[in-house]
Amino acid sequence: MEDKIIKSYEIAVEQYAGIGVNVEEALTKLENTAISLHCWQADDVGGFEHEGAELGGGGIQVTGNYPGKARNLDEMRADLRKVYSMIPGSHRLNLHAIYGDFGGTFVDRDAIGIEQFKSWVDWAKTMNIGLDFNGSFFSHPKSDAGYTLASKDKGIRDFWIEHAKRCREISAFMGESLNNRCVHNIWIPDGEKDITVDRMTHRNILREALDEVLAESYPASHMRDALESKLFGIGSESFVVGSHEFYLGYAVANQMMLCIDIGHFHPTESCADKVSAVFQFVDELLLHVTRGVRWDSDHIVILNDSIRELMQEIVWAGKLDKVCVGLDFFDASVNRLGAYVLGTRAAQKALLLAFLDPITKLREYEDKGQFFQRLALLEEAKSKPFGAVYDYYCLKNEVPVGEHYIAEIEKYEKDVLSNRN
Ligand code: RNT
Ligand code: ZN
Repeated sequence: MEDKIIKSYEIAVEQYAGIGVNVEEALTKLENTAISLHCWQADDVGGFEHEGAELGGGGIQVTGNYPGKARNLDEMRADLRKVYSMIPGSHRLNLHAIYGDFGGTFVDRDAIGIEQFKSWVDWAKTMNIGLDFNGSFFSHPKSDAGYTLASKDKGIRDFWIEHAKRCREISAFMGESLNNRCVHNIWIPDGEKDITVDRMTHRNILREALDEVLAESYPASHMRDALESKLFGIGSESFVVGSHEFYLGYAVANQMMLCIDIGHFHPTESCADKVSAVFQFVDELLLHVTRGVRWDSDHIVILNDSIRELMQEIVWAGKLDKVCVGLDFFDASVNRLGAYVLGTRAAQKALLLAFLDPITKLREYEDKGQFFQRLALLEEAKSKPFGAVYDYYCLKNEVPVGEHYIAEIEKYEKDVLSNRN
């Protein structure tokens, strides 16, 4: 089998060379692009605050009850270890505040601290991965009324402000201890099901709350804050306080990172097109790569046009080193580890395709006004043997090649997951 993979790769290298593309360079770029895997696919966004915790509220939803979900830290870490072993390259882990090491005692969101995340840092060290972090503003009685940082109720608001401050401290601790900057992302579910007549007040409140949350500054090498906007959620169909305009404005005014979640825009809106626009005014982007099906459904990422075009735009804009690639999908209807491997590999393939584009030739055509030639070459690039290149990359990294990871997932399901009832 190895021989065939290498032979196919060599043919691919020649074919790409024919359109002016250096495959080795593309693979080096792929190797240098870490993807932040979201821990919450392993347990359906439940978290470990108490036994059997489940996602509740926040306008997001997980559907399905496929057996084998991770029920505690140890199971989650075992699952993630397995997942990383099936994805070529070295990557990161993105945690949520609800995934602390709470040791059987309830610690409320306004009381968490670095104590609950030390064991994650130790684990990350053994895995040699960087960590990213998120505050959890959902699945909590104090978010049930639909507002957190943008609440008119000072008690509620202060509770979440404290949570966010602590999350920043935890993020800085992670970044410092791992010597690897942690990206701290803020997404809040705040909004309304029906028409509100006081948008202005809520947005004023959110701006002021963020000012308070972000007052403390941390070394840039330890952490950086990102803001994630959204179009609507379940129960916030009519109004979302943290809209795209709101956070874009806030991020520009405060020199912050902007998070673009592919599922958080109108279905026909192109996230790819946003890249070169927002980079005029913000210096770094965080991505939540996901797949919306009819709505922000957080389906498993596949190699579709929206993801391909997004990666192309990032690479073509020369901004890859200013983009942190994170994933954000949660599907409980299939093997959850399979979902991770499939989704992460799809995101990598989109990156690889972007690296393999004959951009020099394409730009030459464009500059000369040769638009038929440009379209034809774009079209031809789609059917060049990039699969052979990705297979070779997997082989080189000693991870299952092609569909062979399916059997590994099946084996893990039989050996490990099926014992979780
Ligand atoms: C929700 C946002 C947010 C969450 C995670 C769990 O619509 O996409 O990023 O999915 O933080
Ligand atoms: Zn997201």
